[in-house]
Amino acid sequence: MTLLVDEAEGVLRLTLNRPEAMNALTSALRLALTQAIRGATARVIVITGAGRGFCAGQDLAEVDPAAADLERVLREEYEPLVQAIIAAPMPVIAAVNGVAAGAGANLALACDLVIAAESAVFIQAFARIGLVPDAGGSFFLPRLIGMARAMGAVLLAEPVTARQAEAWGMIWQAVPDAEFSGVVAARAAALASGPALALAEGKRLIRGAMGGDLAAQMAREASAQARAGAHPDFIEGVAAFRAKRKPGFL
Ligand code: T3D
Repeated sequence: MTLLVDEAEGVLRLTLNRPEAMNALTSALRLALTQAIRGATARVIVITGAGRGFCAGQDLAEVDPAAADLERVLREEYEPLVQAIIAAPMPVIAAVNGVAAGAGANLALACDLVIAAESAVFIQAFARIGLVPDAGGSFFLPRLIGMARAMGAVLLAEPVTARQAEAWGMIWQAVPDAEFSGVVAARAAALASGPALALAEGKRLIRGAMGGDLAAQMAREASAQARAGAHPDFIEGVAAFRAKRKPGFL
């Protein structure tokens, strides 16, 4: 099972379960996650990862960079996932247990509360393989941390530590690794016993106040990704990742 689903005491816990690939997202895993969020009736949802990573974004073993239709995948698979999180009436917590890269980082940023273990890092890894930010990252990042930091994160593709992310307002909280599970459980329990209607309305109001048009920005991401994905730099980026070497872009 690539998605572990567990519900207890009002908390639906969704665990990305491909630890051997840092929980990279396959098409099947995206669909399972989207369906689980859409069908949720719990008071709160927690999304986390198995093993030492949270999520390494798109599964690069699944992609054929010479033939991939990135625009379709973004429109038909990533956008529904992000929109399911936004539309869910209950709070969605990203419990970032380890590295969150590419669409994995932006999956976390789409959630309502992000709690990260201190050892976790967030990487807008896209440029490392010749791609542009997607999964809503180009919408959420500048709103969360401002233009200068969003630009640096995207162009430099360097890891942002959990502590730095907290200081920048990219996430709610970075907690020492030893306390991580306890803090996540306590936050989830507190939300699960909170006033469900008020929390749902509060979420809707804050989302509404962010301004901009997420769907339109995600459509721009999909077209930009189609252009980036059609360029030889993407083929080179994926080949370099697979061969564990530095890419040589054109
Ligand atoms: O449809 C589309 O393609 C468009 C959508 C794009 C959305 C995206 O998310 S694009 C960005 C994709 N993600 C990345 O580029 C990140 C790739 N991964 C990494 O940069 C690093 O693995 C990490 C920084 C996440 C972690 O580094 P590290 O050193 O802690 O671990 P590692 O050794 O690199 O990875 C451990 C294993 O996981 C390794 O496998 P192995 O060698 O032990 O058999 C590695 O290949 C595998 N893995 C990590 N990330 C992915 C992956 N396998 C498949 N896909 C991955 N994304």
